[in-house]
Amino acid sequence: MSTVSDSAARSLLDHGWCLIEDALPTGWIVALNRDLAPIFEQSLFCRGGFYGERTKRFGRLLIRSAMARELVQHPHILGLAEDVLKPWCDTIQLNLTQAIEIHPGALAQLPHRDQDMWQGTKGEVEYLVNVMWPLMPFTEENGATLIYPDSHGSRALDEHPVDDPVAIEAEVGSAIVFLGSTLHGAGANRSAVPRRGIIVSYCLGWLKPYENQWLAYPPHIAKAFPSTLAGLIGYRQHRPNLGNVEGLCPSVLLNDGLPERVGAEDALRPDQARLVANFVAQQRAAVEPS
Ligand SMILES: O=C(O)CCC(=O)C(=O)O
Ligand SMILES: [Fe+2]
Repeated sequence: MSTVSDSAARSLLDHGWCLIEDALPTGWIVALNRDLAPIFEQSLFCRGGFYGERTKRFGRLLIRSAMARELVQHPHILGLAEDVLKPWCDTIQLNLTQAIEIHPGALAQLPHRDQDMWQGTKGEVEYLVNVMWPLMPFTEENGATLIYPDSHGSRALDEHPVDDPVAIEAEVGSAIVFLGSTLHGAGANRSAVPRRGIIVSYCLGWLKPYENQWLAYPPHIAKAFPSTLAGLIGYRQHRPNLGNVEGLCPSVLLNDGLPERVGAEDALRPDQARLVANFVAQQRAAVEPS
């Protein structure tokens, strides 16, 4: 792991968030923003108080711009997400890609923890790592993401109010990273221009992702993705055997397709494979003549 992600990981785990400056070149993000401009233009305002009536959002960024692949597979960020999430899963997965444009006059978003989309135990497990990529400088005035430092982990169980939020002012090329257990929300936009950013989030590989990745990128589209990216969006089994198709890895759908005659095949973690092998061997030994 690089020094950057080392110190970032510490800060992320200690305070629930971190800012990685110069994670990508400014010009690269400017070009991505240019790619997405017509889609922002076409998109309708959201409905509902959480998404925000003065906010536009669209997903499926991997088919909106070829550049999104790099964003989603940013090595430092992926390493960081794996460091945080791997204690609770075999492999991580892409949870969401979403472009967000908050227009002037937008109210602040309800402070929330993204982990609350899942009804599992809270306070012990980290479910999610969130990355906000500003497509333009984020300022307190234009609605920079508001983060409540130190509100993460077991503090998600506290009933008492946490400290005041901090508006994370950030330059283009920076990545604002925070945990699924960290209280946060979009700020109000009191400026004269829309605030644009992209959320890319990663979650435990055995969860139902927020954006349905298999429908966002069905096999005929995912076929064109490199296998690591296809794996990240769910075209791989989470051992043991989770997410299979006919007992096989779903990646078969991207290659030769399902064979005419199928036989299911175990995909177990090494500890489980050993357990199963021992159990099978013991029974064989019992029935076979010595
Ligand atoms: O746009 C932002 O700054 C944060 C958005 C957010 O947290 C969400 O929509 O869940
Ligand atoms: Fe959020």
